Amino acid sequence: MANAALLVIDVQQDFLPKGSLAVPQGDEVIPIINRLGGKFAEIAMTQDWHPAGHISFASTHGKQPFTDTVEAAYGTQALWPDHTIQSTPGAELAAGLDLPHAGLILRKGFRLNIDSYSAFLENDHSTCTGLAGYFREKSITDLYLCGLAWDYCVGFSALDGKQLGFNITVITDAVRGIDPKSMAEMSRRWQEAGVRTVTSEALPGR
Ligand code: VGL
Ligand code: ZN
Repeated sequence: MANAALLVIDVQQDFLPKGSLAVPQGDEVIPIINRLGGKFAEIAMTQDWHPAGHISFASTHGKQPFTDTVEAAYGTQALWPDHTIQSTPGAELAAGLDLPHAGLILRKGFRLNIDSYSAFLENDHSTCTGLAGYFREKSITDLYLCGLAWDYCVGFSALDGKQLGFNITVITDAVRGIDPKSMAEMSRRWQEAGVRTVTSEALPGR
């Protein structure tokens, strides 16, 4: 698969079952992603990487996670339990992840007042992470996405990647989500945008 890369989104301790923002069955993606790694010469990973007191933390605003929201400069921001705080164990990549040849680990969401679900564009939809330029400079046109979470960081990365001109395929068995309703809504948006979905067994290679 020349011109292709595997993009592994936010497979971090805090998103695993014992983490502070646990994605149900989030750990199940790890062996699947490790196996996928062997099929790709190019791998990039992302790491959600928030400062303490981040705008997306309910605790910052004295509000409730999951249900309350705040109005950010860029629109409505969902609120979460404190998670993936910079340089804490919860922000580390999942212990079982084994992708030694990954060339890039990109951090996102490190600005105090802007969240970033997408690996390409922060939630203000204008601040770039630089990831599109990284892939373009390497003549990578086809991105295969996996990781956490279906309805947030994987979901918006797929939509933005497609919008930015990449061929986007989500490897669905290598993704888990937070909420079944928002997962269904995200799947609808993928379909509408022309984001492809496959299962890992359907991919060629080792
Ligand atoms: C994520 C919510 C907040 C994700 C990150 O990785 O999907 N979701 N921060
Ligand atoms: Zn986050």
